[in-house]
Order: sequence, then C-alpha cells, then structure tokens
Amino acid sequence: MKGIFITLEGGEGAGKTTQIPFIKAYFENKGLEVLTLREPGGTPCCEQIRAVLKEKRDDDVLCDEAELLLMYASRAQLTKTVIKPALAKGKVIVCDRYDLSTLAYQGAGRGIKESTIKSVRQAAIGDFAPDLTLLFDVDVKLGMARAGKRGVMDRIESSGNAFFERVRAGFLRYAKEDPEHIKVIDASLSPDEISAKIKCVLDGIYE
Ligand code: Z5A
Repeated sequence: MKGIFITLEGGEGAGKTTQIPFIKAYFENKGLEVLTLREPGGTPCCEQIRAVLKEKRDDDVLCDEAELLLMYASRAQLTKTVIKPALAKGKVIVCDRYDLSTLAYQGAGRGIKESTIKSVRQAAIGDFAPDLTLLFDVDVKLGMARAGKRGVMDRIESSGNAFFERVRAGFLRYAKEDPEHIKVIDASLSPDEISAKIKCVLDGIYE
C-alpha cells in the first residue's frame, strides 16, 4: 500500500488551514484514512522546535542558519517517525506546510543559497517529496490583513512586507518550474470558491 502525501503552502493568511477540513472530507468520502499535520511541528519534539522558531526574543536572536537547520530538524523527525509510516499504511497525509516553505522563506525570503538548502535537505529527508502541493497564492497585504486579525505577531510573522513579497515570488517561481506537482490556487477568493478550485484539482488527479 502506498498513501498520498499532499502539502499546503503559501504566505501569511493565505487560508491553508481553513481548507484542511474540506480536503480531509474529500478523501474520507472516498473511504480513505486521512492524517492532518503541520510544519514545523506534528510530534512532541517537533512542537518544541516550533516554539523555539516562533518565539521572539531580544537576548538571543535566532540566526538564519539556525532557523534553516531547525526547520529541517523538525522535518527529519516528522518525516521518519510519522509521515513515512503512515504512507506505508496507505493513509492520505495533508500537511500544512513542508519543504517548499523552506525554499520560499529561508531561501527567497532570508537569502540562503538554494544549493545550501538542498544539501541540508539531502541530509534530513533525502529525495523524499510530496505527491502534490497546493500553493495558496494571495497578495501579501491581503494575507497580512487576514493574519493580523489574530493579534500579536510571532518572530517569523514580524519579518516585514518586503520579506513576504520575496517569499511570494519564490513560491510562484518554484510553481512555474514544477507545474506537474505544484498547483497554484487563487487564495484571494472566498473560502467556498477556494474549496471548489481545490476540488477541481483533486478530481483531475484522484477521481
Ligand atoms: N516556515 C518557514 O519559515 N520555513 C519552513 O520550512 C516552514 C515554515 C515549514 C509557521 O507558522 C511559520 O513557519 C510560517 C512559515 C514558517 N510563518 N510565517 N509567517 P504558522 O503555522 O503559525 O503560520 P502559517 O502557516 O503562516 O498560518 P496562517 O498565517 O494562519 O496562514 P493560513 O493557515 O494559510 O491561514 P488560515 O489560518 O486558514 O486563515 C487566516 C485568517 O484568514 C483566518 O482568520 C481565516 O478565518 C481567514 N481566512 C481564511 N481563508 C479566507 C478567505 N478565503 N477569505 C477571507 N478570509 C479567510
């Protein structure tokens, strides 16, 4: 048995998390078991790494290289102990962010070289990759306005609009390079309209 590994990607406030119940129900209606995860996070250790990554502190500012390595520490753990075993049991995994976020945030956003990211990735997860990535694309200001409604911003959310413009451009560049695996969804639409777009993509592949 081989499951299906789907990842959701996009900038701040793109509406990924909002669509998870829809995607879960889509596959459950086909009689498949669905596991939903998030990155960084997803296991007790990975949630601790997530807390370090999100915490904003002035006494020990996290450097870009440490940020990159912590993202991959979380990913290595989640992939080996949760994702691969679940796929081997035939489950569908829906993961809120995964490897493309690193290329967009740490690569395009922070400016770490792609070759550096790929060598760390090789050590962490080898050639393992999602079957499908849904990229939720939304104007940075609109996404920030949605996310801003939550109140206080964490360390990464405080990176500024120019950073998030680079992240968005990075995501779109990678989608253009790999249209077979990365499907761009217009995330400026209403939640129901976005669900309909997702259904179209999923029907095209899994119907
Ligand atoms: N990160 C990284 O740098 N490198 C990596 O490798 C990985 C991650 C894996 C994780 O934070 C942070 O880690 C993230 C990237 C970085 N940081 N940033 N910034 P997170 O998991 O806490 O944050 P997130 O993934 O960015 O979540 P988010 O901002 O909540 O985005 P979302 O899940 O796409 O949005 P949402 O929660 O579904 O919706 C946000 C709000 O908009 C909410 O009030 C909704 O009710 C509303 N919403 C949702 N959809 C719509 C539509 N269609 N219209 C109007 N309003 C909507």
